[in-house]
Amino acid sequence: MAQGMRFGLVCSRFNEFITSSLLQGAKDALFRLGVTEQDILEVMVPGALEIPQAVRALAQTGYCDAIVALGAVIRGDTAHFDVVVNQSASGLSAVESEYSVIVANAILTTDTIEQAIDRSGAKAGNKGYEAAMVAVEMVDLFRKIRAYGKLD
Ligand code: INI
Repeated sequence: MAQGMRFGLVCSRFNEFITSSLLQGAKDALFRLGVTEQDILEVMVPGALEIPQAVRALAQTGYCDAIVALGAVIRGDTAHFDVVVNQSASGLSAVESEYSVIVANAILTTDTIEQAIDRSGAKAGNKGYEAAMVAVEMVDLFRKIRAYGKLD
């Protein structure tokens, strides 16, 4: 289904024990759907606040059909939790609308480390995997919509 699609994966190192699982989950999903390693551009950034900057830079290249953002913001870790959460989410939306590129958001925002563990492959699935699946579905959908347009 996803052969020939190209993806950017932007992953933050902050809380790396969580984000590395999200990144692996995203890659597992893409490989499962037929994406090859050569069609995945992997970029690491320090923290969730830097994710939108790297997503923007990738979008500017025009290389990717979709970009998956992977990070973990845990309330217990930071007094500026709300700043990191809000700025990373609004930064992603801004890039998405400015460049018309699909951006799937797998930046976890949790109150506790346990919740983050659950969402990165334990009890509550792997949000990286899920976001990559969503990205593929949206690329496929947009291709179909564009194809309808050509029929008019
Ligand atoms: N970055 C995260 O990705 N997760 C966090 O939980 C976090 N906390 O706790 O502060 C965090 N902070 C760093 C931030 O993303 C930036 O890297 C930093 O502020 C420099 O711009």
